[in-house]
Amino acid sequence: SIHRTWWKESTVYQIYPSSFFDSDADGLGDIPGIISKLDYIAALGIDVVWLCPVYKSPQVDMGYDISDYRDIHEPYGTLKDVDELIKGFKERGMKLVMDLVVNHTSDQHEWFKESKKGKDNPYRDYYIWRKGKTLEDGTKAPPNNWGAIWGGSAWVYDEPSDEYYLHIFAPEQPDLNWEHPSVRDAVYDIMTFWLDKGVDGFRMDVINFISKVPGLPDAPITRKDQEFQPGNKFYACGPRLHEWLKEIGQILKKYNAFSVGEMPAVHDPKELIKAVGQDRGELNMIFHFEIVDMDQGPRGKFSPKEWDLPILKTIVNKWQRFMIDNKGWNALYLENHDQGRSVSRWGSDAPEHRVYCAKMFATFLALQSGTVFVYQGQELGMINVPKDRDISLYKDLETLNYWNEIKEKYPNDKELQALTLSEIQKKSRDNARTPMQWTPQKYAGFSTVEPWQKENESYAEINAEAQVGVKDSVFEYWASVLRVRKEWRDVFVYGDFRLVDEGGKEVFAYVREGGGRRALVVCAFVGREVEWSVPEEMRVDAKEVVLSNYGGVRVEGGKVVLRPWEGFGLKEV
Ligand code: TEU
Repeated sequence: SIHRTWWKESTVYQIYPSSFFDSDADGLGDIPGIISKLDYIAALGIDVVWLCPVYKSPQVDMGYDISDYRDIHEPYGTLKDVDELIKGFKERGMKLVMDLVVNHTSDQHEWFKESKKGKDNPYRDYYIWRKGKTLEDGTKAPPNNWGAIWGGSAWVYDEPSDEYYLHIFAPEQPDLNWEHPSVRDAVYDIMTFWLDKGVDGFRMDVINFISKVPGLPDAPITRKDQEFQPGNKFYACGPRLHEWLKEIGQILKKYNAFSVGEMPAVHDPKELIKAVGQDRGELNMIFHFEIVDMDQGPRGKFSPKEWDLPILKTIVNKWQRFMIDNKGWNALYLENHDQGRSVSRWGSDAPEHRVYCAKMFATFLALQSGTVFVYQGQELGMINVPKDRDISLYKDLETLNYWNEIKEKYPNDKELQALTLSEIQKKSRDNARTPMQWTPQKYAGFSTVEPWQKENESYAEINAEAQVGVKDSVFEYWASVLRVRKEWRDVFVYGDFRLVDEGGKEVFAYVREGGGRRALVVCAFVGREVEWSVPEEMRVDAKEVVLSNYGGVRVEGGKVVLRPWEGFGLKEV
């Protein structure tokens, strides 16, 4: 029997607060800015909003370094503003989900300041401190060979105590020691604090990193070009992860709260389903990274890797089938605040293609089985920054660390440098962090002063004002896809999924089937016309076009002629 529930039927909209809307002319988005745009979000047909971190933070990593979990970063607003925001959502029948970043804190958090004071401090064990190694020649080395995700060792030496602390991300983001019961209690208290305030759930940042293999063993050498090695084998999906997710699950259950866990570095569905299986009592769903890692080469995010459509088909089919067959649930996404824009990265942002392409991706993504996530601007078909944007305009620390490392290590390799810059333009997190494009006015209508991050030059054409309520716009198309998904929930939310034409390099097609009805979704991943044979089983008489980015489908007999980046859905009536 099918397990029906509200969070499966929901569509989630992700807001990046610094870049959404600036209400007080300081160049930075803020919570009152979000409040002023609630009707816009409602018009898209959104049920749940995931708000990226707005907590007090030194902003070394755009708020993913929290110094106080119960207060708000001043330029974003106040706790009162959050109350207003919650009220605004409730009035419109929407829910608010906060970002919970509890694998690590900021080094400016009180806990860490105390912890750093010395071995006898009651907060010492809130973090992961270890003695260093002494090498044969007498030199000191960190406790193990793990590299931090953004370069360098994962350990920082603390002279006074002669110990090192662990940080999987930036040095200013020390990892919490979840083995310590007080840490878990403190985290659970924070969750309860926000849930009591009326927040409806959490997106949990790198939640599969919280349990580390005891002993923190050296990682195998997989990156010969680096001094430090990826330690994910020992910190991703560690031994006590599910014990702790069950504790988290208890709290979530009490409030009937929404939960999505971010789970990078592991692509094994058998491992990840443990967190989301229907009877596990852990999370509702997780973000896997297999699609966004698909074009990532051996030297990390900004090294290239060729991909083709059969690769994407294999990944999508694997997760669709696995979750359906094993009573899990998928979180569907192509974009978020850490990724390039899908149209530019995997499609085409050429002027003649980008609108079709954005709509095709909406069709492709949102009619699969799972809860749909739309990242701000995706509903407008926003694109990456221009190819000639100077590297000095990039702000993201992941991007800049990588670029600086390349320049330092390979100062004379101009070819590698050029390649890196072009990969940065494709995948840098900054692509997602340029201001929301509201109007064709200066600064994209995001602010009346110069934004903290330069706006994307495309705003004159791509903006909300030009699209909301406008027939055939990307925005209205997205709204119709989300509507159809709900109207036909037996098929599109709860139905089965079957990939069609596994090997084809140009067309991605699948069948959804539920409640005695079927639908066929066909998407061309190519910028020219292609002919495609409709599978025998779908050649029924009465078909209805439910969605089509060209406003009509050219099917004749068993054949369809697809135009560049065409996407459509047909259902049996
Ligand atoms: O990202 C987790 C993560 O693994 C990142 O390395 C991500 O894969 C990378 O940024 C992709 O470019 C989460 C947050 O989403 C990210 O914004 C934070 O910076 C990070 O955790 C640390 O909290």
